[in-house]
Amino acid sequence: MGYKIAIAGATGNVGREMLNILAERGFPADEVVALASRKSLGTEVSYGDRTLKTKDLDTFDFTGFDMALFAIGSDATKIYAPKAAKAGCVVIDNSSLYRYDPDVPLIVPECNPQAIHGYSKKNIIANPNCSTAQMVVALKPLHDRAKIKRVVVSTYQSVSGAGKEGMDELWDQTKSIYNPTHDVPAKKFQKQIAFNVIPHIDVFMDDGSTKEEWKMVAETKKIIDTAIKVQATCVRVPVFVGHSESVNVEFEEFLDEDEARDILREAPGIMVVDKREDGGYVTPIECVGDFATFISRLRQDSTVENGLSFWCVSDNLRKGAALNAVQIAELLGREVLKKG
Ligand code: 2RA
Repeated sequence: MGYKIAIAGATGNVGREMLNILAERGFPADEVVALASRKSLGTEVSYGDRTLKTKDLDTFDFTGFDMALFAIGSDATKIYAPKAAKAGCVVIDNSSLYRYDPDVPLIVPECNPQAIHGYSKKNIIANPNCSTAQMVVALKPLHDRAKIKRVVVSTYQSVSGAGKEGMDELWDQTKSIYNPTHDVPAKKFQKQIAFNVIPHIDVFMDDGSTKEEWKMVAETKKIIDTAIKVQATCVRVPVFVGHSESVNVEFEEFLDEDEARDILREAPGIMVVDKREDGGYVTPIECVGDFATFISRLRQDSTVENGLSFWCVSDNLRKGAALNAVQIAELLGREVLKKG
C-alpha cells in the first residue's frame, strides 16, 4: 500500500520539479493530486508519463492524504498549511514561513534525518532555502570530522530562484540587448540582470545584510550546529538554473585537503569533480537536472590555522527545493508513516 500525496503549487517551477522527481524516484504513491490556485484550475502538469489536471487548492479537502508538498509561498502557506495539517496530512513546506519555528523541524535528510521525529508538534516539516541546502550537505560531513568554527560564503544564485518571472526577465532583457528598440526595464530584480550581477536578494536587514543572507546563517545553525558562525553574501547572476557558492571554512582542528576530499567523495548527495586542470570543475549549466551537489576547487586556506575553501554547485530547483522536499517525504514514509 502506498501514500496519498498532494502537490500544492503544481504549476510553478518547484511544483513541477516535485512531480518530476516523485516519478523519477518511483515514490510509492497510491494517489498523486496536483493542486493550484483557481486561476490555474485544470492546467495539465506532467507526473512521469502521466498528465494530471490541477485541482483547486482553495476547496481541496486534505482528509485521508498522508502528506502534501507545498511550493506556494509564505502568504498562501499561512492559509493552507494549517488546514492540511489539521486534516491529518503532514505538510512539507518549501516556503520560509515555518523554517525558524522551534516546533517545526527544518530538514536536509543527509544532515539531520533524526529531526523528522519532531514533525508531529504541528504536522509540518520545513524545507530549507535553496542556497542553504546545497551548502549544508557539504559542510555536515566535514563538521563531523573537524568541528566547524566559521563559514564565509559568497553565492552566485540563478534567476530561477525568483520563479518563472525571474527567468523570463533574464531572457527578455538579454534579447533586448541585441535589439535596442526593445527596452526591458528591471522589474523582478532591483537592477538589470542581463550581463550583470546584483548583490541583493530579498529585503535588507537593519545590520546591512539581506534576508537571504540571514536565512543562510539561521538555517545552517538550525540544521547543523548553533555554534557555527556564518557570514554570507548572496548575489543574483545571469544564469537560468543552478546556484553556485564559494565557501571558506575554518575548523577547530586542522583538516587536510586530501582527507576532506575523501570525506566528501563518500558523503551522501555529494559528487566531487576536482581536478587542477582546464575544465576540472563543475559550472552551473552542468548541474541542471542532476540530484547531486557538486564540489570542486577544494584547497587548503593557509591564511588561517585550520582553513579550507571549495566551490559548490547544485540545481537550485532540485536539491535546493523539490528534491530535498521529496527526500523528506521518503524519510517520513520510511521512518514514521511506514506504508508502502
Ligand atoms: C532565491 N533562495 O534564490 C531564493 C528563493 N528561492 O531567489
